[in-house]
Parts: sequence; structure tokens; C-alpha cells
Amino acid sequence: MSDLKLYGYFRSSAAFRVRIALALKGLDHESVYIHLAKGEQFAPDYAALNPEQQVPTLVDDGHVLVQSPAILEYLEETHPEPALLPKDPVARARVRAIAMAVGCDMHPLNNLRVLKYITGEMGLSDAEMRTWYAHWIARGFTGIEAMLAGSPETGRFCHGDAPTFADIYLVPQVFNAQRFDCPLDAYPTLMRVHEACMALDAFDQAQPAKQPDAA
Ligand SMILES: N[C@@H](CCC(=O)N[C@@H](CS)C(=O)NCC(=O)O)C(=O)O
Repeated sequence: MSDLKLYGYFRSSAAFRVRIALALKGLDHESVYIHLAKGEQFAPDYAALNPEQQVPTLVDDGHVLVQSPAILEYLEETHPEPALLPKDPVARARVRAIAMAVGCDMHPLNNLRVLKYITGEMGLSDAEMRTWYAHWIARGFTGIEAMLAGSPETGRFCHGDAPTFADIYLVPQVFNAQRFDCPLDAYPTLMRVHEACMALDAFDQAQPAKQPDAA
């Protein structure tokens, strides 16, 4: 029986990933809210826990875990059921590839600190920042749509008929895109999978608006 504490923020899509995984695996946890817009990630106590000054951080029985990909892999290893990665290595690689298309190629470009930097130090207007945001959403989702639409492995979810890491990365990124009014009509397969995910309690209850720190 572990004692899990998740440091997150309602709008953080990286924390959203971990909330979904915890819910899918039926793991209760305590939530601690780090208000990113107020700069609470820079507070010395929190920075001591997460030296990158970002969320999420998961503490399990005193073990401090950072980086959502590492946290998800940790949860998969420590709580293998229900599995969020397929057994077959080729299938696992496909699931991880879809997840990384979001986690490595899209999310880092549209992160809060990047948006603050381009509108601050770089002097971009709000409209220019939104153009930047929409560009990287379109670039990433075009590739993911092709990966999903072009594969017989795609089922109700990104891979087959049970949720995997791929869905856990995809859904928060769709929320991000919707928050910035990015057009999504060009991604029918991706949006069909998103809707299938949101029909599940684990995804629905983890969404930003349903978090107690969403003000
Ligand atoms: N690769 C990291 C990214 C974490 C990350 O970007 N967190 C954002 C929220 S989604 C954050 O805390 N940003 C704080 C900031 O930009 O100051 C992960 O997946 O955990």
C-alpha cells in the first residue's frame, strides 16, 4: 500500500497525464496544488523537490519522482494492471511513438515558460504567440492523425480498444489546443479517439475544469 502525493496544477497537461494514469490504475492519491500562473513553482520549498521548477512531481512513500514520462513508466512498472502499454515490443514502440509525438515534439514548444519567453524577452504580440501556438498544434496533430488513420492498430483508442500511454498524452494536448481555439476539424480520427477517452471516468475526472484548484 503506497502513499502517493501528486504536486500538480489544473491546467498543466503533464500533470493531467499523471492524473489520468493514477485514475486508470485505481490509485488514490493526495493532491498538492502548485499555482503556476502565480509562480509557486519557483518557491524554494517546491524547487527543492523539483529542481526544474515545474509540475508534476509525484512522491511515493518518500521517493520523489519528476518528469511525467518517467512517472508514467514508474507507475506502469509498480502497478502493472491495468496495463497502459501493450505486451508486444512493436506495439509498445507504436504507443510510445504517439505519446512522444506529443510529449517531445509538441508540448515543449507550447509550454507556459516558452510562451512567457516569446511574449516577454522576444517581444511577440499576443496574436503572434497564438500563431506560434496554432502552428505547432497543427504540425503535430497532422502527423498524429496520419499515424492513427493509416494504421489497422488504431481501434476505439490510439492503439486497440483499451487506453494506453498514447491516449494519456493525446487527450491533454487536445485540451490545450481547444483552450487556444486551434481548429481541429482536420483530425477526425484523433478527435474520435479523444471523445472515446473522455467517455471514460478516468479521463473525465482528470480534466482541468474538474480539479479543485481550477478557479
Ligand atoms: N517534460 C516535463 C514537462 C513538464 C512541464 O512542462 N510542466 C509545465 C506545466 S505543463 C510547468 O510546470 N511549467 C512551469 C513553467 O513553465 O514555469 C514533464 O512531462 O513532466
